[in-house]
Amino acid sequence: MAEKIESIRNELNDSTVSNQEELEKFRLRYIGRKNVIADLFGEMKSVAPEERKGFGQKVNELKQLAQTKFQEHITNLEPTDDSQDKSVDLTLPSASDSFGSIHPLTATKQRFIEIFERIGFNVSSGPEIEDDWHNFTALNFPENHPAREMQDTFFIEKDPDVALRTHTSSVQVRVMEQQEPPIRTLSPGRVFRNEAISARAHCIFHQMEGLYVDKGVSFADLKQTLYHFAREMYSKNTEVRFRPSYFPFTEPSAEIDISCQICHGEGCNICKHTGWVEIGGSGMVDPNVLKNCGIDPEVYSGFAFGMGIERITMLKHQITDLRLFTENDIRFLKQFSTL
Ligand code: 2NL
Repeated sequence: MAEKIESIRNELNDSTVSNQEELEKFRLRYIGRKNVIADLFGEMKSVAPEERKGFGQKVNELKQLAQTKFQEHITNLEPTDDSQDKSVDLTLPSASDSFGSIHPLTATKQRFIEIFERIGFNVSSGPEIEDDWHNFTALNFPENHPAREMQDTFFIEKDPDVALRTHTSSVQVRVMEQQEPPIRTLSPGRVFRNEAISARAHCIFHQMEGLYVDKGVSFADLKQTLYHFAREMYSKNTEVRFRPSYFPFTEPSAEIDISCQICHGEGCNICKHTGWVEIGGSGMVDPNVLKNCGIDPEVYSGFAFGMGIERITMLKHQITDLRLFTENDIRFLKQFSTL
């Protein structure tokens, strides 16, 4: 009997448990309802009466040892808790994630829309693949105009009536065909010209056109609207000047210049020492264009303008190479992050 106690004590002392299954086996053998230690109590009656007390004590010690070992095994099996691990400082801020940013051309477009929405303009869009009518004919382009040539415009070889739009005026033609004046609309979008890529030109660029048609719209409205725009988009003291020009779709026509944002009129490299930089073209909508779009030029008049979103952005941020907009170099893009 003494050997049996000794043997169970050794078993307990040598026991190891490496998973839940082994823990359960341990429990069943030494602690459960019909365990090997309880069996020893059952054998009490076969022990000589004078040894019973000592025997009982030994078995009780064994029972105690089984409990202690069981708790030890449970503790050893528990997963390690990170909060107890002093090598991890939970009060440190997390590794920061990097955020993307609005593309500078998108930011300019959004600011443009913001400025014009406040004076009653909406935003219109139309197809990038156009027909001859909406891109040229309705806009009063003569039959032999150079823009209608293959080297300037992307045409589909098999069908000269299909071209990539060269300006978003085509969108405004669609608006005038579908809506009654008053019309106050902005048409932002991609336009396409058959040009070699350089620091100053790209075959794809972005345009913002504006159109206002109503009774009694005058050149004074054109001037004041663009003056307001220039002071909102650039600085509060920006000056604006209009130079006579020519476009097939406007009469009269004018180039829009703003005072140089770098030298403020003193003369520098950006403005080629003139103090002025060109931001786009404008004019009163030609009566032929209104007629082509179903609007009576005897009743209504309008002004329109067109600007390159790339150019407006370059002047705003002193960007000197157009290619930066399409290279997706984050060293460039993240400089416009507002986060
Ligand atoms: C430029 C010049 C211009 C317009 C665009 C326009 C549109 C209609 C009728 C008349 Cl539907 N005109 N747009 C007018 C004058 C100039 O753009 O330099 N763009 C980058």
